Amino acid sequence: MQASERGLKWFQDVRFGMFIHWGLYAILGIEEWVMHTRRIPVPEYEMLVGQFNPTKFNADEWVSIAADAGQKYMVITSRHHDGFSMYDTALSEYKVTNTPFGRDPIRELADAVARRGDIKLGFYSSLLDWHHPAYRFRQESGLAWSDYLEFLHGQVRELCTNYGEIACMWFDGDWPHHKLDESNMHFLPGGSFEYERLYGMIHTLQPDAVVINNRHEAPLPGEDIQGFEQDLPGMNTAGFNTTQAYDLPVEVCMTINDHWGYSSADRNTKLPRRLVELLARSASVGANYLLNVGPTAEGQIVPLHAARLRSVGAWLRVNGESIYGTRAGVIAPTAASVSTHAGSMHYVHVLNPISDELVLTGVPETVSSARLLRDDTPLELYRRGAETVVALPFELCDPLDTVVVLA
Ligand code: FHN
Repeated sequence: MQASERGLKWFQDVRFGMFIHWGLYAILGIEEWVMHTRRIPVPEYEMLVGQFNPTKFNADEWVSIAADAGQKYMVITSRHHDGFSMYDTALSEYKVTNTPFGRDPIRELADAVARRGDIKLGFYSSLLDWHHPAYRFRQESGLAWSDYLEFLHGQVRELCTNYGEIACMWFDGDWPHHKLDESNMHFLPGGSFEYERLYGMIHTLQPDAVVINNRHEAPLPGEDIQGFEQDLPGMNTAGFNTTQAYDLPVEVCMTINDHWGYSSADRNTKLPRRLVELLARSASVGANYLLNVGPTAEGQIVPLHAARLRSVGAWLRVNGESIYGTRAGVIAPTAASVSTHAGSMHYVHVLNPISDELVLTGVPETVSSARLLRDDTPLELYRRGAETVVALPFELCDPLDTVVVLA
């Protein structure tokens, strides 16, 4: 069972989403793995519950930042590896509505996207859980693996039932190579996650929603999207992606800096030019780009991150036709460019101009004209043997990405 054709088409057409890693870990401002990396015992980490009060959280503001960025879906952590639920789950008291904040931010985000109508909300769910007595503490708790599966599947049912139409369920934390480490915080699951039953429930309750499981392995039946993390498809600079691309639509997820969760010390924020390049390169191989922000414990998307997202949105307001609704380019990439296409319209993204000419191969014979997408400025185009040459004076280039339309 897979997502509907309509759902798969929508997902591939929208191309650009916002990933949101938000939880108790934002209070410490180090990273979302802080409970593990600092070996924080559960009772000590649980003390953060009484400190979580994001008074500056405004769901409409977050949604408008995504909209201004040109992001058409938002994927938020419903529960990350620390086991803390960021929505009003009936299956655990370890949840955001039991903090001084007392509200359900996911309910407020779901209502905010529904008010807009042009953005969808999706949910990240961690398969591993450093807090749950039936995942990490089965020996001490006497609980069984089936008790954890009941919790995990039950939460997914809640998310697929209580928050309207969703974009996706995004799973994370089942890395087959995982093994027991000295902290006993990670260990191979007690059994399978019963994916067939889990995915079947999602596809029944949310027929248009796509299932992504960030396993870095060959996709399983019922998974609709192959994910690459911190890498473009087929690459493995991050060291944990399978380099093989399978015959599923693809999504690339990346941080806007170097951390998924809020990190107060992280200054390595990607520049607008790099963000637009990664969006264009992802689209050029038919992949979505899911760009992550880690909001603060006060409930704010870091203003610098919001500003960088808005720069991408400004470029998309002029050049979005070359991203939204397109598919992988048929014109071969060059040192200067990549391409996307939609039907007989071909979009050459000139990311690193190296001369006043674009020398392209693989340009369909039907192409007879070239123009700048931003203002329809006509450009000279001629054939030179198997090559197609487009005259693009450097003075006409866009500092972020110059889009040349061939038709
Ligand atoms: O361990 C997680 C990490 O915290 C983050 O959620 C990323 C997002 O893709 N996934 C895992 C690392 O591969």
